[in-house]
Amino acid sequence: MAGRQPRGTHEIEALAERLERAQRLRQEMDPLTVEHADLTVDEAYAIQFALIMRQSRRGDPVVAMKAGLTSKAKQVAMGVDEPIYGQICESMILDDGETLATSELIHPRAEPEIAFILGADLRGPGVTPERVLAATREVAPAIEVIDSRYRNFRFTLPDVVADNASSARVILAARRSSPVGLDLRLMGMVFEKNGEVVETGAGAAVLDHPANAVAWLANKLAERGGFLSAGSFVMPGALSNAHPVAPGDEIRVTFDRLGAVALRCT
Ligand code: OOG
Ligand code: MG
Repeated sequence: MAGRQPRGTHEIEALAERLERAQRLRQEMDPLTVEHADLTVDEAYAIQFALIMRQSRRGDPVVAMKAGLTSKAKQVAMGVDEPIYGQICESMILDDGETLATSELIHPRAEPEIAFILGADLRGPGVTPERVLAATREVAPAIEVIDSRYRNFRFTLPDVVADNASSARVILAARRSSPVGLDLRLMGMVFEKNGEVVETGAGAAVLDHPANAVAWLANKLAERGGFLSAGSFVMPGALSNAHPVAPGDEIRVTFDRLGAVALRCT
């Protein structure tokens, strides 16, 4: 970038700490770009990695990776027109049947995803959707609960990257299915909130096929020397827009053939 040196470790750490603090205090903050209009996407990923490093040093390791903004619906809703990725730590995982304590979050929203559980490593560059499917042991209905640390859930691309792609909670259905013989592109989805259908969709909403999002993620991670590891799972991105959740709400996401996953909120 012309005109200035990339931000140094000290500043990257300070910005990560701000995000961490907003999360801990459940207090929304101004997007980083309000003060740092020239923040680059590269610097934003450095902030994300610093944030996650702080968490893992405290005993909360990364257990999964996610892609986000991989559907047109999400890109239009959030005003960001390219995919991003984020990291899922152990503390973010809810078991099937566990309730979501909304008081732990700022302004949570739930969104429907198809989780990929990997049986083999995926190491970019050059990962294709075919290789993704060959490496996928199982798929499962999933709900991601996102919770931007930014005021009114509004941000630019570098802001949301630094904020770990708004990651907050993830729930996978206990029931898993082999992807063999399934056409995930045509996989129908019904998203209900309190018994009312609020979104419908198909797997093709996610980059034309959710395996494309997993391939994109594997190839993108390779830029920083990362990869997707066997035994972990991947969230490829929401098929539809996310919906706010509050105490008393019940979210249910049902996929053709895969079954359903539900989340009760307190
Ligand atoms: C960013 C996270 C997007 C998805 O599945 O598209 C995401 C956001 O919407 O705040 O997780
Ligand atoms: Mg998501």
